[in-house]
Amino acid sequence: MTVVTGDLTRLTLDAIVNAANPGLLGGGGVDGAIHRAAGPSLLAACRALPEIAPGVRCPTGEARLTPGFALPARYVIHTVGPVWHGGHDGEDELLASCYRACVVLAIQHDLHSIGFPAISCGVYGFPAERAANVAIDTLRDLLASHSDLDVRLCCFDDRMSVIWQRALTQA
Ligand code: AR6
Repeated sequence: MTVVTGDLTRLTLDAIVNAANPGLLGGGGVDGAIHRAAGPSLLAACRALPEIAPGVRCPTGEARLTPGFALPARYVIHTVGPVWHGGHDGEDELLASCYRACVVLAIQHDLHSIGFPAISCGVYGFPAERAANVAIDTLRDLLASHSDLDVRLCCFDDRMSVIWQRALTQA
């Protein structure tokens, strides 16, 4: 597991993870960047995923897989992080569930490398240091039994990288 800095959409990996919303029809932040880089086929593939409730293709804490289309990554794993409501609304558990669901999908599809953005740390307002600790603890547990999985924690800027690198070395 390593921290890298830069644009997740540029990484050549088996899969990159999208920090999406439940509708899975695109948005801002990393979601917008992934849809732009993947091209319109990604939106069509997302639209084709079943709605489990009106407007909901992926509930918070779960994950869905699509091809990566024009991305260098072969697949996109879309997950929906929790909106931060102060930390007493199950946010840590839901965030951990996102990381677990993504890794489970990667293993089910025999993928060996996966790049994560800082899920929920943008528009959804999750404090970065707390999110980093949840993510790294959860991924460490999973990697204990799947040690061949190459995990990149992709931070968009240096400020975020410092926080995640510190969490990784202190954990
Ligand atoms: N590469 C890597 N990281 C990025 C990139 C990129 N190209 N672009 C942004 N980030 P956010 P969320 C970082 O807001 O908080 C969307 O509208 C960003 O700096 O993308 O889970 C969805 O549709 C931040 O650290 O995701 C949802 O509605 C991190 O990615 C909502 O935002 C996550 O920020 C999801 O909010």
